[in-house]
Amino acid sequence: MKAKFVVVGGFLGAGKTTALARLGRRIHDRGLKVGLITNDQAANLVDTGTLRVRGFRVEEVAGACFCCKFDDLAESAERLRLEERPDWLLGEPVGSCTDLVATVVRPLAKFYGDRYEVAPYSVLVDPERARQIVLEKGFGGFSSKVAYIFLKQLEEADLICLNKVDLLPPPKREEIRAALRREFPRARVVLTSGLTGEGFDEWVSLLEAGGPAGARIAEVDYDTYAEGEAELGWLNATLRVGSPRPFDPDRLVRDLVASVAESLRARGAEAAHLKIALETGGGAAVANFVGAASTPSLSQPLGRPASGGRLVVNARVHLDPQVLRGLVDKAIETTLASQGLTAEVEEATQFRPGRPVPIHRFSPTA
Ligand SMILES: Nc1nc2c(ncn2[C@@H]2O[C@H](COP(=O)(O)OP(=O)(O)O)[C@@H](O)[C@H]2O)c(=O)[nH]1
Ligand SMILES: [Mg+2]
Repeated sequence: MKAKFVVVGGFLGAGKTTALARLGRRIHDRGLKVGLITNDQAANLVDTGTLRVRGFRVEEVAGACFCCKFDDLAESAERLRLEERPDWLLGEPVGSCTDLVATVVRPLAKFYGDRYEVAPYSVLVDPERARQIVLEKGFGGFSSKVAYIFLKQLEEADLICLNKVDLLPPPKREEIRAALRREFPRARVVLTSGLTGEGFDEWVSLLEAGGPAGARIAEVDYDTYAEGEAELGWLNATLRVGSPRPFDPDRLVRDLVASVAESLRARGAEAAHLKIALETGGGAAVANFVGAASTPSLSQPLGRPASGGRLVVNARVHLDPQVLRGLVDKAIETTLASQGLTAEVEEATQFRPGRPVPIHRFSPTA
């Protein structure tokens, strides 16, 4: 039996990890096995921890995107295949990546078609960003080059999941769905919510039905793509948090995200995605912020006191990475001090993503 290989793309903060966790759970509940592969430009991912605490086997491809580390992706998948014998493999590429049909979906089908049945390529989209960039033709608080990446992601999708529909009253859903259909007529548009599970029956049945995977390769200008990606400052950090007495980890991550979000707002810097997790032996508390049109939220409460843990910070912001680092350091320092906590930095790295150099790049006629 071939494993079904599902790649789920979409911009930073669109809800990919949340949706994959739900999708994974549904498949698991049917008695099938699931393996997940996460991906980032640097190590230490909130996403990997978020999925592992839900009991999934997760492999991480770190240091560059799937397209530039295609062999690592293939090796991770092979490891999962041999060790776990999964029925479904779910992969989440970096949210600032595009041209994934040419560089990942088609190469997977061509070189590993004997092992995997590659599912139609799904791209999730946040309704607020879709409204700003697709409907109103703005840049969503970013530049035209970042908006270019966002639009290219949608252009190459087989399935567009207009996600987080729980946030939208019916007339707004229809307005954005119509704009997506108009702009991307080749894609099938599905309305989903990773939070409530709405639309998942339809999405899963489309993934199961199979059909063309990566039917459309978009024309991508790599100069614009690279410049757009490089406008985003990337920060991944891990810190060891200590405390003389038990503390509330939910409050800590929520306050930290709120504090960074407030500094970004004061500077007029748009966040693509800011995620902060406190991982303890018994689970994790996770808080997120996905841009000025949203509010910081506790996406995964731990719900009980902790006496310490590992704080993982992943930030992707339209800002110089050094400035981002300074601002995050300051938020951590003041928030921890106000809650009587101490922290020691284990690892921290900040950078602008380099130019994507895919291992394979199929042409539109391939
Ligand atoms: N309201 C709502 N929020 C969601 C949904 N899916 C994800 N989110 C939130 O959006 C933020 C980003 O989600 P995440 O899954 O990490 O996005 P990713 O960057 O695409 O992997 C988090 O705060 C999530 O809790 C959804 O369906 N509805
Ligand atoms: Mg994610």
